[in-house]
Amino acid sequence: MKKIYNPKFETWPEILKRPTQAIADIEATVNDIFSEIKLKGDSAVKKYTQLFDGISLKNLSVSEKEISAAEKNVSEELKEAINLAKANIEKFHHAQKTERITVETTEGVSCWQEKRAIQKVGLYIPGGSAPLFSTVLMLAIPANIAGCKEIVLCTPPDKNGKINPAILYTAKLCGVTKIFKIGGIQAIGAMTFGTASVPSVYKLFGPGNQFVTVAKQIATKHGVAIDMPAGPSELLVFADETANPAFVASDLLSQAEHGADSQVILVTTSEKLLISVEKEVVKQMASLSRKSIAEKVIENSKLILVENNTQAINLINEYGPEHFIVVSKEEDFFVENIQNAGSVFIGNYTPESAGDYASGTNHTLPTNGFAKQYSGVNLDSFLKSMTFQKISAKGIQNIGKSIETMAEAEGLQAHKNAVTLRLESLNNKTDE
Ligand code: HSO
Ligand code: ZN
Repeated sequence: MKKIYNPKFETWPEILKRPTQAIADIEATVNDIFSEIKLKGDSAVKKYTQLFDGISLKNLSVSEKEISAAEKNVSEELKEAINLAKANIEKFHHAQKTERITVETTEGVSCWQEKRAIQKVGLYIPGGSAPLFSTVLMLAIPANIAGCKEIVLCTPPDKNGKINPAILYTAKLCGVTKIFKIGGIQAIGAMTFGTASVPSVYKLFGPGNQFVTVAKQIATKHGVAIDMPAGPSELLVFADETANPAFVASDLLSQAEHGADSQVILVTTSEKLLISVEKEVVKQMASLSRKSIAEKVIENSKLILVENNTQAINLINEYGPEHFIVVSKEEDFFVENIQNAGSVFIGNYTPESAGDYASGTNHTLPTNGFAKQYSGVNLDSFLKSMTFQKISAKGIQNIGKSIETMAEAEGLQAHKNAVTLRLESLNNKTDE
């Protein structure tokens, strides 16, 4: 771990820099695969599934039989855990529903705003060494609460053409309407253009590797919205001497085990804590099953000692972490002043893992500094706001003159006429 003591302000950008990813060559690959999927549909998707996942599939879609078989392969204990998580995530996302807002802006001019579900959404769930069925909960639950009609899920098959049973079980439980054994670029391409078996969607959600990330970005050029630009997972912990060093180390490692490109940072005002956390990390890492991944992350991680809380919060806001854990005797100061973070975890007993799985908040969050301008996934991510208005005769008489004047000033005669005709017709009526 790199120890950095009292860094000068000028050095912050360098210290907080995230490694840049070379995406130029991936872009070309995505464009090629997309064109082929657009042209040849399922057969192109199958070709790339064979190439990248090493399996030749007859059917891309998961059958009911496979889903019920998966249900039997998930232990009762795991089902119970998933149910608890589901209940909490449902409660928290349900509470995010908003009422219609109606305002009579001027007498006779009634305006209202209400939300409608995005009708067709696509969820991408990565496969690989850690099958993240928890991400199914985080995406499918709000999609369902929002009222999305078509909820398509794509996840890569293993070498035997199978999908992790917990992913299938959770997808079924949370109301996913169609599940496909498709991963990577070809999954994003299939949901963008649609094929004979895969429906096209209006918005894509979910994490993924560099290929998926670039593919999602390119999908936006083809008219599909995405949840957010994604990047490797991040955790920044601020801890003072009131923090338990073993807990802090466990949190840093929990995020470090995600992937070799994950980033973890400790900011502290206590040198004593910094040293103890470093020792704890080494100790705990030794027995981790994903030690080799965590090791790489920890090697590049930073332990930053700052002079005071103000310096700490400025540095944290500059970085804009995906996850921010704060354990401080002055936690209120941090909670009030944090401006840029995807999700905030407060106190010794609030590990990031809680938000990853079961507390109720969403774990699909902005990375790579995008917490400065993006929200994490929430109920609104699956909705769009629509406005409505109804104007009475009295109403158009009240605001008509202003519209005419403004339209005239913009040189838009037809806009003006649309009002003038109505006002004249009303004037004629009163003259009669
Ligand atoms: N920490 C991840 C989410 C996750 N963790 C899923 C465990 N499973 C998001 O950055
Ligand atoms: Zn995690």
